[in-house]
Formats: sequence, C-alpha cells, structure tokens
Amino acid sequence: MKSNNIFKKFISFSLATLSVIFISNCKGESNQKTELIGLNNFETAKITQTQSLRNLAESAGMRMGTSVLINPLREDGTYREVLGREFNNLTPENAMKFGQLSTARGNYNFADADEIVAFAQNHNMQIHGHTLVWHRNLPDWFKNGQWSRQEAMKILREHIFTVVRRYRGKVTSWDVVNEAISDQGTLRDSIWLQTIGPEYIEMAFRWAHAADPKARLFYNDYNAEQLGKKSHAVYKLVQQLRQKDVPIHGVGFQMHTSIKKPPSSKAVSANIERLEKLGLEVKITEMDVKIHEDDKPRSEKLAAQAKIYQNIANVCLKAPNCNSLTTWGVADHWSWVPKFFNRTDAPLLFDEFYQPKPAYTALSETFYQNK
Ligand code: 9MR
Repeated sequence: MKSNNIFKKFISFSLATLSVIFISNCKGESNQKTELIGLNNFETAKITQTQSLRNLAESAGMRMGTSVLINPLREDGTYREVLGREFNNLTPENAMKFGQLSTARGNYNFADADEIVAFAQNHNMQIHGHTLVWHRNLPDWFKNGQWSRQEAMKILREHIFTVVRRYRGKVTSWDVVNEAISDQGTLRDSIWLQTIGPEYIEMAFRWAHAADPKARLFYNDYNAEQLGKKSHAVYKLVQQLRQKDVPIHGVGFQMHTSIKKPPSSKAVSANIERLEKLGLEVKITEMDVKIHEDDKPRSEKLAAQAKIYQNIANVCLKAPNCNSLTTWGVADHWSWVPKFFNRTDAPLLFDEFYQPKPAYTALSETFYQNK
C-alpha cells in the first residue's frame, strides 16, 4: 500500500544485495536467488511474488509505464518480453498521433495502434492514449490546407471522436492536449491556435469526454514539472479549465530530464500539491534522464541517473494524486534522445542488451520499500 511502510522491516539485507536479485531474475536465473542472498523462506517468498517492476510498483500503489514503438514490438522478441514483464501501463509513443493515423481527410489507418492495444490487453496493461491535439506530427493534408475556423473545428472534432470512440473502454486515459504552452509561458502559436483560437483546448476536452465519458483526460507538457514561468502558465490554464467545468482530470509531467539539471524534488512536490488542490491527478508521462552532458565515469553517471529516477518515484509515491510513472521507451537503443540530439546517450532503465541498469534497481528498491 502507498505510504504504508510496514514491509520495511523485511529489508534486513542490503540494497546492493537486492539489486542482485532483480538483475539475476532479469537474466532468467531466478532459481539462484535464495543461495545468492541467504534469505529465509518468508522473505524469499515475498520477493518472488513481487519481482518485476510492474508488480513492485503495483504493491506500492503505483503503475509503471513505458512508451511503446511499433517496430520493435513487431520485430524484437526480447523487447516484447521485457515490455510484458516489467510494465503495466503502455503509451503508444507515436502510433496514435494524428499524423501517423490519417493519410487523407477522413481516412484512418489504425493497424499499428490496434496492434499496440491488443498487446496491452493480452498483457493486462492499461493504455494511456497519446495524443489527440499537438502542434507536431500532423498529417500533411491538414498542415498544408487552408481552413476556416468552422472547418478546423470540424476536423478536430471528427478526429477526436474517431480515435476516442474506437478505443472507448480500452484506453483508460488520454493526453488530450499536448504542449500547448510555450517555453515563455504563453499559449503556443500553433495551427490550432491560429485556426480555432484559444478555445480549441476546452473544445478538445469536451469532445474527448463526449466520445468516452469514462476516460481520464490529461493536459501534458514538458519543462513544467517544477515551479517557474511555464508551470505557472500550465497551472493557470488548468485552473481556468476547472473553473469552466471543462472535463479535465489531470496533468502529465513529461519529465525529460538530465543528470546535469536534476529536477528538484521539493519543487516537483509543490507543483503536484497545488494541482491536487484543484482536484487534479498528476502522471509522470515521459520520463528519461540524459547522461551525455557529463564527463564523469559512466558508473557515476548511471548512479546519478538512478538517483533521479528514485527521487521522482519517491515524490510520486508521497503524493496522493500521483499514481503512475512512465518512461519514454523501454531500452536505451530505442530512445528518441540520441536521434533528436544527434549524440549517444543512455536515458532509460534498460541498456541496449535489455539488461537492467542501476536506475531499474533503484526504482525496484523504492517500490519495494513503499509496499
Ligand atoms: O519519441 C517520439 C519520437 O519518436 C517522434 O519522432 C516525435 C515526433 O512525433 O515525438 C517523440 O515523442 C515526443 C512526445 O510525443 C511528446 N513529448 C516529447 C516527446 C519527445 O520529443
């Protein structure tokens, strides 16, 4: 149970030893566990039941998620195995974006998204849909067209209804609007703002709610996790939405971060807390921690990275309105980071051989301690 530490008393062995269990287990050597650490039967049974990250997270009252890409899901058996074993929340990294789904007006290809949804259902995972309204990854036919306000509204409404209706009852929560605030804390100048005006945001939430009244609806953004210009603007936006009775249930903190600029736990907590007072949930939706900018030895960088994951998990565990932590990718070689920044990096929980990294162990320990 969240914020219940009664099982702490079982942690009579060192955290380092605990890491051995998880790592050996991930390598499929779970039968060596008892000999490795000399636990009594009761303690061993406890760990065996909760050995994957998703199980550990669940017993701490949280969900452990990752984004998923269609290519490795189709082509890489190890990817599928790690995905199904370690995570119980899935966010399609690209497959549900407007630009991926729609090749011509009114024309949708749901093959990739359907496959991801089927995988999640077969593995008893929840799906966080991403994302209905964004200024990027739009279809060319829409980007290149000239639209009146009425037409743009019709397009947005049709898009939201088509996608949300298809996955009604399957997608538990949606990033309805993504990154609508600029880094300066103003409304981002996007095609949606230009064609429809600022009301596109509340329209999107209302339409998503009408299409699936049970889905939990989120506003999602980056660099708005701590207190500052941008997060204040996000706060103001969602506060206004609440005041207008717009159906919004939470805010996604993307949490793309790095060991050079680690987020302050205190500031993230304060931000989560003020959103709680508005009656809003928070999800950590796209976490990754870059290590490239630092010249220290790799082991030190991985330890610093582990600490950041652990701190954010702790912040979320302590907050009654934060129950989910999602990483933006399963393993380092599938991360968007090296491609986007054009340099090598290792921002995720598993390395390119799908071996768990210190960050994985740190999260496991944190969830275990918070059962
Ligand atoms: O990781 C995603 C990458 O594969 C795509 O090319 C890109 C454009 O669609 O989007 C990346 O994911 C972004 C997410 O959708 C929104 N927040 C920032 C993420 C990283 O850019």
